[in-house]
Amino acid sequence: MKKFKTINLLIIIILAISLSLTGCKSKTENNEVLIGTEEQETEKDITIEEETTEEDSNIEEELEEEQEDDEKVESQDNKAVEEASEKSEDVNEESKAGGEAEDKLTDADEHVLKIEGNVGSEKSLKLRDLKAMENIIFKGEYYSINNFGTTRHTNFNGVNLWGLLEQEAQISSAATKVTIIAIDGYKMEFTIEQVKKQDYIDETKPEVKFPMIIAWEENGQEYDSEEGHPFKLVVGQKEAGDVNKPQWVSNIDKIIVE
Ligand SMILES: Nc1nc2c(c(=O)[nH]1)N[C@H]1C(S)=C(S)[C@@H](COP(=O)(O)O)O[C@H]1N2
Ligand SMILES: [Mo]
Repeated sequence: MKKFKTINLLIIIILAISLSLTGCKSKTENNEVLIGTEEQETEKDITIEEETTEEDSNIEEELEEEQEDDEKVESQDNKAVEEASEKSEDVNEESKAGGEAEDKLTDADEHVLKIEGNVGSEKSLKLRDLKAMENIIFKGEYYSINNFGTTRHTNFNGVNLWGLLEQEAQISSAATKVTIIAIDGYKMEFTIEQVKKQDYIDETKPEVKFPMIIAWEENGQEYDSEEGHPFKLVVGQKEAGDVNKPQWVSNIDKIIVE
């Protein structure tokens, strides 16, 4: 009888142990499933972030295509990437907040366009100075082709660059080249002949001719001074097929004459 009781007890203990083990195991499995899901989500996040970083660091042409296609309907993939980059912009904006408050002290009219070098009169021109140069103001619809082959017509309002250099800065007759430098370091170099030329073309409209201009207004909207110097160099095409858009220098800081 005692032996039977012991066996019973043993069986009960074994049952109890195996029951609790089974319980543990299923709990562990549940945990593993949960952890698995979390890990998968984290992995997904990382994948999206990596894709975004790749997108971000892609060559400028892709960025410019995105910008140029921004009116187009976006695919869901693009939306995910955009959302992610919007988040990083938010972070940037937060960290820049202090600097931006200072930037606001330098309002629209405080950005200056400098003309330096081989000129009779070096200049620091404000937007309102350019707007006052009525006899050299030029408005026109320029045609552009970028490295991608994307074409576009854009309306500009600005001042004739050759007029500016001759009339305002009294450019030296010995000058041979003009370099346009943007605040981000982007620059374009032109010969005096290229700057003097007043008959750049729009390959789609044989009847119109264009000078090189420094524009402050694009498609009826002035550049936002808080986004940088509100001056852009714009030039037409030398001939049909000319990829002229890379020559358009945004946010000009200075013009150097040599
Ligand atoms: N300041 C500045 N201007 C610039 C560039 C640049 O990187 N910085 N890129 C150029 C190139 S390669 C092209 S195609 C056009 C793109 O103009 P968008 O940004 O208006 O499309 O700007 C040009 N002007
Ligand atoms: Mo470009």
